[in-house]
This record gives sequence, structure tokens and C-alpha cells, in this order.
Amino acid sequence: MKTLNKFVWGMAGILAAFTIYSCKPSGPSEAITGDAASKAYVAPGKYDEFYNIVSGGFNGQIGVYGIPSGRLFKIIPVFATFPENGYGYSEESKPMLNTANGFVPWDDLHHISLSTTNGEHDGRWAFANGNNTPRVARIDLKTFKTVEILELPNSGGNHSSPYITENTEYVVASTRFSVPIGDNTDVPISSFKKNFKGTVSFIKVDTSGHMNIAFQLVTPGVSFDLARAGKGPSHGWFFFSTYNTEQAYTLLEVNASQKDKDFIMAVNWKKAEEYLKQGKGKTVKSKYAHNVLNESTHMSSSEILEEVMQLDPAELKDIVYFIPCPKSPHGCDVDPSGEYIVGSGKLAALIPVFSFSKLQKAIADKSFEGDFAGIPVVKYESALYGEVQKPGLGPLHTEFDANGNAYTSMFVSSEIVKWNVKELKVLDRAPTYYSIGHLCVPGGPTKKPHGKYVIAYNKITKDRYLPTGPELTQSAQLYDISGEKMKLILDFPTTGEPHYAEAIPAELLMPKSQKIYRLEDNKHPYAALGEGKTKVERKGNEVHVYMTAIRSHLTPDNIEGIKQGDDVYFHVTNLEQDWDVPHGFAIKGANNAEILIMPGETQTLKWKADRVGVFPFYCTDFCSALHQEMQGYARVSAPNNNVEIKYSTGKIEDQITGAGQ
Ligand code: K7E
Ligand code: CUA
Repeated sequence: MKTLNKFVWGMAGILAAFTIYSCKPSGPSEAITGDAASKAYVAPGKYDEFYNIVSGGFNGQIGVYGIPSGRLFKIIPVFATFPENGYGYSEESKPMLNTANGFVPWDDLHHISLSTTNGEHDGRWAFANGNNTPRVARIDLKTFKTVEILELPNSGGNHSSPYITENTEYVVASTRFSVPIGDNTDVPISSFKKNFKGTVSFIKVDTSGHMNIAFQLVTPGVSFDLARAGKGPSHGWFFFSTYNTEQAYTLLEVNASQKDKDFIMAVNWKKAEEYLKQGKGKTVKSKYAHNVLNESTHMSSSEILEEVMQLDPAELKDIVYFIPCPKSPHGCDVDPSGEYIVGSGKLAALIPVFSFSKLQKAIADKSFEGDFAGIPVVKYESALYGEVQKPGLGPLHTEFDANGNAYTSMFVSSEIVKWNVKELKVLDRAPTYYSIGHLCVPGGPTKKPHGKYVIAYNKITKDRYLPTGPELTQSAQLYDISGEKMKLILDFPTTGEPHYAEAIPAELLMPKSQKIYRLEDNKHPYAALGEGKTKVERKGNEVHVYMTAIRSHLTPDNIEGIKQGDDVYFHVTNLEQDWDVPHGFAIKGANNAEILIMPGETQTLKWKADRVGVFPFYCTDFCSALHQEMQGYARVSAPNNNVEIKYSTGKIEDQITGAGQ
């Protein structure tokens, strides 16, 4: 989205008159006071009404905020290493970031989807996309931990992702950058039309949440931007916005903006399932990683898969249809009733709303205007319900409330526009500060929106916050939508660059939130389930320390017999069975990070003993009055110095005096 700026400014004509500053920064003078501000006030000790699960963009993380207070509760590392808790640094979590390209400790996370049952939030999981090295992650909302990451083969730029079907049957992920796929990928870039393909991966989610790619649709080389599943009457269908149907491969700013209309792609996935059952799929070789956290061993593992099933919609009729949509559509959103599909052409001067029932009729009547790469193109008018005229400039995304209204973000005119879905009439506008990207109404993408608020996630914050050098904070803005007019009630900073977010009522997650890991369930192979079980073992040049942590000591806290060149594995089990008492572990000179061990959990820090000496280690999380005492020493001896492995806690030996030893 950072590039959209440039893209929009590159367009001649209607948009030329606007500059990024068209919405004049007016600054703190527009401060919100009195009644409005008090709506966002959550008194000390009181809980927020909603959890806001917010993508972090280029930080590869998710931020968890309270609404209406805007308070930040947690950062969940997903595709990025996180030294704060050792994610991607501990031996247990490293496999989570494995890919067919090896260890990839970063990604660009734009969208999240909260799991649904019957089209309503069920509070089980959040899914998130990695754009760059195409991946989809699953986060468990009991522990707020990333528990699974599945890489997507034959994909470039996994942007149109992760979108879910009504009962979380599938998570769907499609490609922004078409790429050559198959056996021969060493082709001229200029052979784009012939060799470059898009793919839409349908990832099956089982009842325990585990993901596997059921099939991929191979499509013509266009860019998929966003997507939404049908619901209610349109359950069984999926809708995708596309751009670059020009199939340009250079200077897209100009070359991908030639056509007056791109497409919404409608996919009948129930039909695709039938073809799959009839054996019409083709197994294709491709390598991709599947990483899973085992919550009883606390270890993640990574497996490289070798094959994926593909379906060709040009051959297998009745799966895919294109609907013309003006102009370079970005968002593609389905209203709570499942009847209306909103395409937001970021260069269009109107918002088209398509009707699912009209689309069905158009397909039945074969009301086509032709085909695109062998796939039927439905006539625009035959699928169109109507157009919202003069909504604003640069429509991007649309969310819905429970009263038949839609809220569309306008990047260029920097506002949220409220309009009535059935009547296609603009009802209200509220400025955003500045250049809104995504927006979120709690429950907005579900069958039963919770409403109450709309939250804007902005691209520019100039003058809203204290300056912090060349880059200012990222930010969101909260509007009360309980009345007819939207009312700005809060600005709050966010981490990373927020794109899509969802908000879910606190009562759906709070009761499920896990407080500890039960020690009796800890099946970690290196766990020490009691101080009596601690030990230090040498295996060749590996030293394994089975360590425990409890307020306020580490066992063992004196370790000798490590040799220079050894790889030392500190397997630390937190023996606490009490909520909110993690212990941390860090050792001098470690080339990675600390580990933060939750109550009842075991985590491992690998440390290369690359020099001779005595090295302090300690607990990093202020856990008790004697936290500063929670420390120890590891002695590393020269390889030729005959020091036996020896370890203890609380053992006072006769003091050795004098030099040496
Ligand atoms: Cu509009 Cu990447 Cu969802 Cu950002 S995308 S705004
Ligand atoms: Cu344990 Cu500080």
C-alpha cells in the first residue's frame, strides 16, 4: 500500500488535482473533547469491550489492542523473529520460520481473518498472510501464539490472503505477482502472457485447525488483490478482486492502468470440490514447508512437502467466472446478507455493487460478453446491482454494520464514507488523518456485525503526534458509529504499518484465555519436571543442560566442564504453575536472544561456548523481589583442560584460594 501513493499520483485526469496534502493537516486544534472523548475512555482497572487483532505490515507481527481504549496489549510474532520472547531464536520455535528457501525470519503481514462458524466469530484462531515468501499462519487465540505456518508453492506475493469460508472450511490465498510455474520457470519476462500464472490455493482447515492445501486453481496471469468468501446464499462461492488484467510486466503504474475495467473473479468452490472428487485434479511437484507447533512438547517441527493438487479452470468449466469491475479494484467485500459484493476500484469514480442472485442468473442465461483466457466474462450489467455515485476518491476497502450500511475507506480523499447498501446512497463522511487504508467494524466481515465502532488504519500521521525523526508513528483512529453520524473519538498509535484488522467481543476470547501450561502435560524431551530432574549431560561436543526456573533461582546455577567449542543447549523448564509468571533466560555473548518461558513450558537457548572463561546467566523477567538474585555461572575451559562436567545449585564448596584452577 505504500506504493499506492505513487500509483495513484501516476494517473492522469481525475486524480491529478489532488495531492497527498489535499486533506490539510489541521493538527491538534481539532482535538476531541467532552462526551466524544469519554466514549473511548476505559477507566483504570476496567476491561475493554473488544479485542482488536491488527496486522503489522512490514513488521511481520500482529498487534493486539483494546477497543475503545486503543491500548496495546500484546505483540504476536508471526513471520518475524522476536527477541522479546525468543520466537525464532529458541530451538523450539526456529522450525516455525523454515521455508523451501530455508530460514526466513521476516515477512510482510497485511491481513488477518478470525475463524468463523456459520459465518460468525467463534474465537478459535486468527489466520495471517505473509506476502513476500508466500505463507499463511494460524494463531491460537487461547495462547495468542503462532502455532502453524504453511508455505504456498507456485505463488508470488501472497496478498489476496488469508480469507476464510463461512465455517472456516478453507483459508484461501491467492497471488499478487503472477510467476512462471511448472517444470520450466527459466523463461523470458516478456513471455508473461504465455508463461506467467496466478494461483488460488484452497487450504483445508480441519477441526483442530491443521492446514493443508486441498487444491490450487491455476489462473491466467493477473494480480489478485483481495478476496472474500460468499456467505448465506452465496456460501460455496468466493470472490476475488483483480488488477493488471492488462498483463503488464513493466511500469505497471502506467501499463496496468490501461483498461477501463478489470475483474472480480467469482469461484464456485463447491464445484471445484466435485471435480476434485471425480479425480480431475493434477498432482504437481513443488516444494513447500509446513511448520507446526506441538503444544504438548512445546516444539515446532518443519516438514518439506513435495506435491500439490491443481485444477485448471479453463478446462474444467463452471468453476470460475470473471465480472468486469472498474478500475483496478482493490477491496472486494461481501455484505452480511451474502447477496451484495462490493468492488472498490481504487481509480474508479464510483463503487459498483454486484448482486449474487443476478450473477447466478447471468451464468444460467450465459449472459457473457466473451472470455478472458478461456474463462467466461459475465456482462457487467447482468451482474450489477447498482453503483454508488460520487462516493469519494480512491475507494479501497469496505466493512459493514448490522443495519445495512457499508463503510468504505477513501485513500485519496482521506475519509470514511458511510452508505446504504440497498439504496446505494451516501449517508455520511468523516475525514481521516490521513490517507486511510483498511478499516474495521467489529464483526464487519461476518454475518452478524457487532457494529458500534469503525476503526481507520492510516498511512500517514503527519502532525498528529510528537515527531520522532524522519518516521512518525503508525496510527489508527476510532469512530463511534452508534448514531447516524460517525464521530471521531480517539487516535491511537500502532506498531508496524497496520493493514487489515478485525475486532472481536472480549467475552468471546477472555474465558478461553490460557493461564499456564500444565507441568503434567509437558512432554518436552528435555523438560526437567522438578529440580530433582535437573542435570547436565555431554553428548560429543554438545552439552545439554536440563534446567529449571522457579522464584527465585535457576537449577543448576553453577555449571562446569563445558569445553571451548561446545554447543551448549540450555533447556529451561519454568516450574511455576501460576498465571503471568514467566521467567527469562539469557547468557553473556549469546548470538541470538533471550528466551521467555511461560509457566509450565520448556524452551531452549543454544549457546556456542566459543571462548574460555566464566559466563554469567540470569533471569530477564522481573519475577519477584529476589529476581536480581536469579542468576548463575557457566564455566568454559580450554579443550585440553581436564574439567569434568559438574553442576549444582546451593552447594557451597570449600573456597579455593590462591591463584590458578
Ligand atoms: Cu489495502 Cu495490502 Cu490490504 Cu494495505 S492492502 S491498505
Ligand atoms: Cu525469574 Cu526473574
